[in-house]
Amino acid sequence: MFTHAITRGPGPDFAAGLTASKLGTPGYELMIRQHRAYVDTLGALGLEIIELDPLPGYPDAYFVEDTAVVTQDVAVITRPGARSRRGEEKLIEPVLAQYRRTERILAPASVDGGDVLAVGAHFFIGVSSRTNKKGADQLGRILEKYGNTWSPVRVEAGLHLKSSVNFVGNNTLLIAEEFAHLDIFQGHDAIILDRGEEYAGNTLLINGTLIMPSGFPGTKEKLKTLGLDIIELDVSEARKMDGGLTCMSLRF
Ligand code: CIR
Repeated sequence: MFTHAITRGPGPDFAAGLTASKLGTPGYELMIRQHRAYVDTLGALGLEIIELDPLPGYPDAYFVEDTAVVTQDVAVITRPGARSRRGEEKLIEPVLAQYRRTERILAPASVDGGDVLAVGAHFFIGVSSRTNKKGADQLGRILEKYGNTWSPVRVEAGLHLKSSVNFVGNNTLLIAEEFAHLDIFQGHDAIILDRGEEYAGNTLLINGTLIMPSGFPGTKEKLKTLGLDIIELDVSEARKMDGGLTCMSLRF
């Protein structure tokens, strides 16, 4: 069960963040409205929200998920893979230190939290353009110290592992076709995303409720078979910045 979520407001410079998407320039007012609805939804699901202020000079900082990996026992402060995002993690550390003991990913390793998918006490760690092999190894070793297991996964499509694969409860992964064949995921049931609905892979499970991005009817039908409550949120503006539902909070 999650009891807390850390979020950070998007700043007026958020459109200067990194993105490879070709979906156009996002609008600030709409972003703020969508972010508010997201934070309010987490609150309505019973989480205590720790809301942080925008960080001037760090336009991607509201994607707080990338700055830490939080388990029941430890908060591992990452070292983000993108140079422009280095520094965000230092400002999350004192916040998380109030709730968990902390450990740090150290150079030359790099890790983005968006590459880390927890399924119970097992952690799939994406090796991507942001998380390097040393980062996966370093994080994996820290997680092992606290009784967890882990396995590396090559991320050959999308920005992060969780751009394409997420846990939706009941031993089931919601997974993009490119990843579905990987042996590493064979112990789980899979809901495979339709072509054209890959973005809906970034769906967030909060204590038995699924929050999914709106506008993906095929995925919604498939998720309904799980029997969970489903909430749809419009995150069009975060999507334009290569982010989504999981990226905008740290849950623990
Ligand atoms: C970036 O490229 O770092 C941001 N514009 C998007 C980060 C999305 N984070 C995530 O998937 N965890």
